[in-house]
Amino acid sequence: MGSLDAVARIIEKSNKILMTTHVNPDGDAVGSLLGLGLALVNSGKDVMMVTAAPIPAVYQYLPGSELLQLPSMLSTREFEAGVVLDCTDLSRIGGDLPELLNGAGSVVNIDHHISNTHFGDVNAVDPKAAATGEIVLDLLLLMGIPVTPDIATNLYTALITDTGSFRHQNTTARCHRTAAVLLEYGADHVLVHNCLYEQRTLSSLMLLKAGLETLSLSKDGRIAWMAISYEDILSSGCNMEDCEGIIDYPKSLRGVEVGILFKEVKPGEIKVSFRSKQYLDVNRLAASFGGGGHERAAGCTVKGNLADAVAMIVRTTEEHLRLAMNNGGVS
Ligand SMILES: [Mn+2]
Repeated sequence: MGSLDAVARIIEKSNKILMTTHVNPDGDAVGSLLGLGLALVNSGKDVMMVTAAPIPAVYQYLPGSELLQLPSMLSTREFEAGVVLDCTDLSRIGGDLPELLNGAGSVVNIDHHISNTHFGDVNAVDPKAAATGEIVLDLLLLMGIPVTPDIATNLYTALITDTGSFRHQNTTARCHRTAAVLLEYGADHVLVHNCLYEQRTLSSLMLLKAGLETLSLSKDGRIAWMAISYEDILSSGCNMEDCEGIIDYPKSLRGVEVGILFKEVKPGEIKVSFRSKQYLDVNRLAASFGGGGHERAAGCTVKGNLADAVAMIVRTTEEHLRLAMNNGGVS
């Protein structure tokens, strides 16, 4: 893979390196940043790992997370190289990090999104990789940098979160091989599982309970949805992070093709998440409301009253499903 060789060359010749990832970072973003960051620290580089805002609390278990800095904490603003991970384009980085990167000698872009804009001086973009963490592991093996248990735990987290613990469609034989290699290097999979999936707060389960009270199903049983009001969110004491995973419940119902979660994040402002199982392109559905995403996972924001938004969006979803079925998309 030629582009990885080019990445390796830039990293090898640079000492002061700025590393970052996208805003609202997920497990792949933080795991890849820390996995590669720790490896470069271990090989004697002067590395600064920066995120535009503090990372979500759920990822604070990741080894090395205490090394993450905010842009305001940086002791220098001059870098020989910038490394951007899991990021489709520079505008996704946030804060003043794009300007900082512009001033860096060379920008390295390591990502797996098909929509990546190839904004780097060197671009290691592999849409076949299920997680950016997979590409990072390849890079470390290529550069001959030892993969310590801490690095392996970070990259294992990247892989687990972006494949939904090997359940999503993007899971490949390569993912399982990567996981096997990371376990051999000492990834602490019990810690990862425990910290990702068994640390729910009581308030987040109470919010789920309130949401489940609203679970509804379309007549044909193909659309299931839940609607969480602003009062539910306020009275549960939850923040937006606590809503993570709730969308999986309506989607998990037998016979359902589309799961929808409505969250009234502010009075009169409703965030809508769509998940489909097999054939409905929810990216197109969300786009009809000014949103977007992927074929099987997308979202949008609409204004107005919660009940009205539910009625309107369910009706439109039914139309999209009818069209998809007429086009022979039904399995
Ligand atoms: Mn990713």
